[in-house]
Amino acid sequence: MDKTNHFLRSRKLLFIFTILCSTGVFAQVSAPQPVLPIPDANQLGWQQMEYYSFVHLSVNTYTDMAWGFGNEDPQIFNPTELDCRQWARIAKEAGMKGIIFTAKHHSGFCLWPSKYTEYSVKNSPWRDGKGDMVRELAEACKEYGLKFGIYLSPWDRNHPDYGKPEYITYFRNQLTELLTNYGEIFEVWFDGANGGTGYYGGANENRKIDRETYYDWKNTYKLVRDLQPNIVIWNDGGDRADLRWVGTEAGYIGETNWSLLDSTGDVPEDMLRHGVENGNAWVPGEVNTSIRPEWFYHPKEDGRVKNVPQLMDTYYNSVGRNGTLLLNFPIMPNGLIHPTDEKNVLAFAEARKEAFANNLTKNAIASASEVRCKSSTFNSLMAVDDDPESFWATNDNTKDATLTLRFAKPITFNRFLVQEPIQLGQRVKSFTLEAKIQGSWKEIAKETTIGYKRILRFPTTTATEIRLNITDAKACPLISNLEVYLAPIILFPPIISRNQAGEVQIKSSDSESEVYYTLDGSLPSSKSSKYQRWFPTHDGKITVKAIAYDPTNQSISEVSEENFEISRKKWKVLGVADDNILNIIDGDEFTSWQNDKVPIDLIIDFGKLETISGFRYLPDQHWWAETSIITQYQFFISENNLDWKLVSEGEFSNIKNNPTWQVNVFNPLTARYIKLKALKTVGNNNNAGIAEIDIITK
Ligand code: FUL
Repeated sequence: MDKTNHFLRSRKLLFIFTILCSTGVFAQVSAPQPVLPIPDANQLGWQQMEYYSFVHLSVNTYTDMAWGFGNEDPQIFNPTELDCRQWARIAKEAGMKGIIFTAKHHSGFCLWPSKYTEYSVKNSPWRDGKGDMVRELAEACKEYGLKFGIYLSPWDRNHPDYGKPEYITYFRNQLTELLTNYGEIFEVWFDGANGGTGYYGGANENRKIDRETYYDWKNTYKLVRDLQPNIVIWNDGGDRADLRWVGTEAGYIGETNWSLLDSTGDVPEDMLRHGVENGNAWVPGEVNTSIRPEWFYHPKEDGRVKNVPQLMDTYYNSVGRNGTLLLNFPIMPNGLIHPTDEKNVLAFAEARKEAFANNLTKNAIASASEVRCKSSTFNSLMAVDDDPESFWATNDNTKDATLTLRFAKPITFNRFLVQEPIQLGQRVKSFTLEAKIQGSWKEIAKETTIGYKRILRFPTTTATEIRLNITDAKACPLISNLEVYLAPIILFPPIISRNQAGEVQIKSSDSESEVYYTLDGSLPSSKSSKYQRWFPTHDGKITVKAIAYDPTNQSISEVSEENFEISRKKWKVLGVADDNILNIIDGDEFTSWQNDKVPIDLIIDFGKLETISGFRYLPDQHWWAETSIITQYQFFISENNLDWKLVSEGEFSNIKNNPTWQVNVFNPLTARYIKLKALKTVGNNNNAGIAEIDIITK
């Protein structure tokens, strides 16, 4: 049949179907046709997992590096207290559905005794060289009812053949070992970092490969699927795999998020983030991020484990945006997850449980602007029943529709969860949410895509009705689930900062909580000054104390306190032309100034004489800036920028592991100028990085 005939015939069938539909002739109403592309069974099962974990451990855990070079001695690998059951227990208690393990990271070191290399646990002291960590974790996952996944780095900085065709055979041999000997594997992860410098069996050189062709992904994928028919493949390079990277490791995906890409062509960052509305391949997004700034364990990050508000944010920005969340635990050299990581991830689980404890749609009466063929199989109740398989459906030619929930008594809520039955394709292009507040409708959200799951956050609202308006769709809209919640406010002590101009800003972790503060040293309460926006202060020293307050249940957070030195309004950094220099006195710990002039003199002019009794230095807080942390310094003062007096010199002890504020005090002295001389840095090179410099006055 030619295309025109086919088109006319399907139009005719649709017309007949519509007539029969409207007259209710069909007793058995046909289900809507899928809108292609749709997920396959493996992708569907994977999407339903929603949240699972990554575990990073390798030889570079013992050298405190982000990546291993490939020349690390296997003898350094000795996680003496290793207990994969601890990882599995934590993942299970955290509500995760599986664990993906770095069986081989870029270093090439194998955490299972691969028979194709000597560079593995079999030459380490761990379990006297008889251990197999992949097996131990596979068994622990089984015991805890978790799925098990494998990260096998395509890039291997140890292997002598990396870059040559022989390496592909080696890589596939290892894949075969991993996908054959350890039971069912739900996901395999082929990292996109590929090629560069490495040990390469002693060659110590830079090897480049063509990411598109070198691994012959087509045949590598075939091998994977033959060995593990239920697997999903993640790949950030080469041929399109089953899942896509979202273009960032910061823990979010686009609000507009299509689970589609085109099967060929480049995928720029914007597409990774948002997918492609009319893409011809189902390639959903997985949000991979670490519970700490980095993927591997570094003691210096012990104070930087993501807390509950940050993890909740990540959850809403991943699972709540039609993605999955792959959250990483860096394993300590002793083989365990750090207690802070455990504490925070379990508190995060608790917070999710509380947020989604009571689904308010249970007592709602649902009605819809239309129901497919007026059939009870597809009526609006299907969106609020407990059956994830059933769904509310509209007629074939519909592009917009409304579903209303009516409540016997007004409900108070701040979260809205909505799902499409993606087995029939992702359809909704745009929607709004309205609430009937004291008799009139008010729009509370205007959004684009839904997909497998979308969760919206908005200010707490009390309403008698809620209306989902689907305003545009690729094909007739279908909704399988609607849930409405009142999530408690998460109260954390607010963050207080003071900028160079002396203005104070106080931030709460929850936009709905109220913030109260004091400036006289007294304990703040809900009767203290209410924070509205940043406020100016005098130029002297000030103490700010603040609390976050939840007016709904009148609970308060712990108190946060900051003692600010004299304002830096008139301060000048002398002799540096770079605009970023002001970052070192802007009061913002996350902005910094980097230079490549070590040993360097940094001179600050206060504008007038001050009596000072110490100074403080905060290194650049970016994870990549570790080598620029100043370790050795000299500190001078002067009244006239000519005669300098050395008042302190030495080393900032343990600064590499603990890159927080360094405080140095001395007997009070009068000065208008200070000079910090950076003599040496962690990286022993010319780069020094500074987030903040401050002084201590008498
Ligand atoms: C990145 C790697 O280079 C990191 O080390 C980590 O494994 C992360 C999951 O992927 O591309």
